[in-house]
Amino acid sequence: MKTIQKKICLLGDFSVGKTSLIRRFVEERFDEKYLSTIGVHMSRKRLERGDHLLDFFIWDLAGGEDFDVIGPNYLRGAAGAIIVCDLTRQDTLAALSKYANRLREINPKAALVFVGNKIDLVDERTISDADLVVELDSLANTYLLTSAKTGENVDQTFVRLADLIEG
Ligand code: G3D
Ligand code: MG
Repeated sequence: MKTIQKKICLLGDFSVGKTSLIRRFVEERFDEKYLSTIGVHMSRKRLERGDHLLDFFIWDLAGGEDFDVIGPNYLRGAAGAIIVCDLTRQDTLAALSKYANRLREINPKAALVFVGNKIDLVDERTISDADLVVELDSLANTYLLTSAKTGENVDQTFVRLADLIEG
C-alpha cells in the first residue's frame, strides 16, 4: 500500500497541553536527543486512510514556546498544524491567531485545526465558545474542544487535520 508522509506541528502557548495531546495520540516518540539541538521533539503516527497510509511526523516544541524564538525551521515544510489554547486560561486565546498567521506567512497553504484543550476542567473554564468564534473569526469556522486527560476528541483532531490536508 502507498505511504504518504506529512509533517505537522503543534502550536500554542506554554502548558496548554500540546505534548499531552501528542502523547495521547501516538505510541512512538522519537529519541528525544534526535532534534533537541533545534528545540523540537518529533513523533510519528500512521493513519490508515482507505487506499493508502498516512504517516504523520508530528513536531512538538521542547519548551521554549516563546513566540519570538520559534524558528522558521519548526514551521517550514509543515502540511498543517494543530493550534491549541487552554480553556482555563484566557491569556492563551490570542495565541491562536498569532500562531496561525506566523505559520501562514511561511506556508500559505498549511491546513489549520484549532483546539480548546482541557475541556475536562469544566468548572475552571474561562474561554467560552463565543470567545473562540470571535478569536477565529477570519481564520476558521470550526474548532474542537479536547481533553488530553480523558482522550475526548483527541483522535478526531488529528483525523480532521488529515482530512483537511488530503481534502
Ligand atoms: P505543553 O506541551 O503545551 O507545554 P503539556 O503542555 O502537555 O506539558 O501540559 C501542561 C500541563 O497541563 C500538564 O500538567 C498536563 O498534565 C496538563 N494537561 C494537558 N492537557 C490536559 C487536559 O486535557 N486536561 C487536564 N486536566 N490537564 C491537562 P502538569 O501538572 O504535569 O504540569
Ligand atoms: Mg510541551
